[in-house]
Amino acid sequence: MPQVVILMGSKSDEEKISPCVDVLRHLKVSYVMTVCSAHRTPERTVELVRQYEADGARVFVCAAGMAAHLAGAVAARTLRPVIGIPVSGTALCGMDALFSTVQMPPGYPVATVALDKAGARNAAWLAAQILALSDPELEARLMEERAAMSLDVTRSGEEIRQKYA
Ligand code: RP5
Repeated sequence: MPQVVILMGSKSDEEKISPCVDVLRHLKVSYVMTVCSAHRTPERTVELVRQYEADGARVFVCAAGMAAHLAGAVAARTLRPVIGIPVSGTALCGMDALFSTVQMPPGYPVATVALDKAGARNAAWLAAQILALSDPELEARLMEERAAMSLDVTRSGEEIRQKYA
């Protein structure tokens, strides 16, 4: 039973969104990832939300480019948290997707992360943090990861300091 459902608007989004899966796997969070489009497959979008909610999904992650309505369309149909990843690759360089994803009307929030791969990674981290509210083991893993990142920065700092001494 996937805890996190990742939906992307097109197969063409795959390369930019797959880092979300890398992070979720690393954190041992169960997920499913598939394609559905708010515009091209509106009924499938509604059906997937209904189906995965019934299966116990806790968080939805939605990625789309251009007039990116997928996250909003999902948020309209669930009370579970929705995280939106705007996807670039258009003449507007993703500003279109960013504004479409972030500018939701009151009552229907989409927690919008950065564009493309950076956003995909943070969508996974944010989903994990939401799940960690009711999962102390996951919370402990997240704390370990933060400690490791902190150590990395300290080590890099020492390397750079020595290199330019
Ligand atoms: C959006 O339109 C998709 O999320 C994708 O980023 C963009 C272009 O889709 P394709 O024409 O490549 O399928 O719905």
